[in-house]
Amino acid sequence: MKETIEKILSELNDLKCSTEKEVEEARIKYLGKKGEVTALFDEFKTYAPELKREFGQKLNALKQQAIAKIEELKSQAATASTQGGGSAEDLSMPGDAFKLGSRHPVSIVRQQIVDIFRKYGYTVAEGPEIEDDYHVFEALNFPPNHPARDMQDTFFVSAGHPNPLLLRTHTSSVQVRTMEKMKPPIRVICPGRVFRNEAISARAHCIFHQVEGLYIDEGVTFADLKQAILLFAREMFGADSQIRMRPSYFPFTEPSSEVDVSCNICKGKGCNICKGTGWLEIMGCGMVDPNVLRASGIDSRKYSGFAFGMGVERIAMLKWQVNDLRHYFENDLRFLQEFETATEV
Ligand code: 2NM
Repeated sequence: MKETIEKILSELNDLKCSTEKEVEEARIKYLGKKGEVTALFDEFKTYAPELKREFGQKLNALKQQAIAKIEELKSQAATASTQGGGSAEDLSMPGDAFKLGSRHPVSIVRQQIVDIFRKYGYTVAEGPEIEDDYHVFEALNFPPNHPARDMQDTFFVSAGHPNPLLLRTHTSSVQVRTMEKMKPPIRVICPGRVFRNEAISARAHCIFHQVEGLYIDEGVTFADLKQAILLFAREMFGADSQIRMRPSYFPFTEPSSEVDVSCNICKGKGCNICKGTGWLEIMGCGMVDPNVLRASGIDSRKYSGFAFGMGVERIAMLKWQVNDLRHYFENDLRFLQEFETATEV
């Protein structure tokens, strides 16, 4: 009986009829008085109680399936005949909705960061991805022999040229271009792709996204920087977030600092995301070096400013506990579909 049920199920599955007459023939073949399904019910009646238990449900399911299939074919054939026997499609049915894609997690987080700073009066600035040495290094106070200028760290588009083109390694070059064009007060936020010649791993990639900010005016101090970053951290990671600053070094800022935010997973108690420290590193920042201001034509005796920079992928990893940077670049739909409901923009 088991094999017969399976055989009929698979036949039903493949069953196609183009006319109402064919449907009726199929109905008689399976469900008529001498039909195959009816015959199984007759056989079933002769079974012992334990066999009846085994086959009762299966047999009923088969019958329901056969009835449903015949009904479906009947209505298809009826529609086809009223449409002059053409196709079996009902052209008056509503179409299938397109499945919309969703925003990429990097895009969601970049927009969130930019929106937070826009609220505080920053405007967005963009600039070229292919740059020259001056805007990426020289104007930013990198000494001529700084290791970042090395072929190992920077992608050169035209090496050996007297003024070689290269792929920007940070979006600070956009801020240099802004300082060249604008007079203080300056408040800009620069989102964009950056490129570094790194071996690809869970923690590093040769392309990633940065958002950098710059604020220049008279009397801007490190206290202003701390407050700006605290406000940002509380909007991004929750109103009860704390920040801490560790001294650091960047060629373009002095003093410089690395910023940590209190771990929003364990609330600072220590967990495997923050490696037991209670803190997560989110960005670098500092007071813009007077050499940088001067290089772009800003009077460093009159004006001071702060700048900061963060990796968008890193912020997104912390927000969603993604443990491997490579997920962001592989476009595996199973990963991307995790963010369908995360479009908080
Ligand atoms: C960082 C950290 C610290 C930065 C500096 C500048 C500029 F152009 F004003 F000099 N833009 N961005 C900066 C400072 C970026 O990223 C980790």
